[in-house]
Amino acid sequence: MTSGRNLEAVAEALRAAGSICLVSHEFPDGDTIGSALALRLGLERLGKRVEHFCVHKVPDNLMDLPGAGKVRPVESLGGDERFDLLLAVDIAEAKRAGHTADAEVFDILRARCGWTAQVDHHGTNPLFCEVNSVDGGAAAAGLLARELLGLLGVALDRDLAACLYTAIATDTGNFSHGNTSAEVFRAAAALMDAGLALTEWNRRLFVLREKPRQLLTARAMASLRYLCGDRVSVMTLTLEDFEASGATAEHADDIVNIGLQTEGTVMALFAREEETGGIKCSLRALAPYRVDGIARAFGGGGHAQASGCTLTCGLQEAVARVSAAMAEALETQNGQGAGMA
Ligand SMILES: [Mn+2]
Repeated sequence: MTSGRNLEAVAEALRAAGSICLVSHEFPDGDTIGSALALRLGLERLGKRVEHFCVHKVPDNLMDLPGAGKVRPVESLGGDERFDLLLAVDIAEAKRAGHTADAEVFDILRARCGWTAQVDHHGTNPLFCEVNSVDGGAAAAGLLARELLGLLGVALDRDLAACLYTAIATDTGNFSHGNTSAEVFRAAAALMDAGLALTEWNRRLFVLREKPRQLLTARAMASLRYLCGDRVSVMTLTLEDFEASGATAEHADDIVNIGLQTEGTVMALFAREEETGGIKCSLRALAPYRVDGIARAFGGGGHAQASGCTLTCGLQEAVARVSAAMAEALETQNGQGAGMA
């Protein structure tokens, strides 16, 4: 073992393996996919046979990464398909590999592999493999994947840089979150040296938005109004808005966050009509303000600063009821010492 992170042990396991089964976590993001694709490219270059599994489809905006089209569902496993080593990538606990109708994906794959290893950066990881390299201080699994490729003697090139950039940029929120350290920028610099097509991949990750999402957001923005001296914001969407935009519920998943983009606004409500007749309300707050109690009062739940509930009434009535609860909570929470955020 060369470090507390045990990366050399994983490198040794990879060197010894002729065939490797990579697995990404369910609801895959740029880190789990980008890291695994980089490892795939590097390991194939070393003459290994590599297959990459993920229980869910790779997001459309990652499909242009090299190897993204070769990611497989476990259902595609051949009857006699076996591997020397299973390598879990960016998987915080075994069950995050996902499950099929009747089994855990990790168990299905483990049964086909000689032994198991992992690279991950979640401090809560219970070390569920035989060889574990877990660094809770690493901003992205992509940083560990890059180091691992270095230990294996794989030189970076444009393709590897694209995959590793996707991983690192995803988990650092485009190099903006608190985990964006000098080490992250040093890794990014190495990717630039290797020929990273930065503007192209950045555009895919952080600029491009599907047309229905754009049109739906425009309608939500048109509905934006402020209450309580601008401390609460409200946006709404009707079923007609969804139809006119060609959008589905998933295209509305980031709209509520727009409600907190104004200085001085500390609570946001986004309410939308659902096909089932209910009104889905998404609530957000800036700490120390919280909205989980409000969501619970209407039969929902969630986290202190991000929660939701569904009301069975008209859209305007739902907005009136929830925003009134927000106005009241604002008073109470202020009274309890929650200062201006
Ligand atoms: Mn990650």
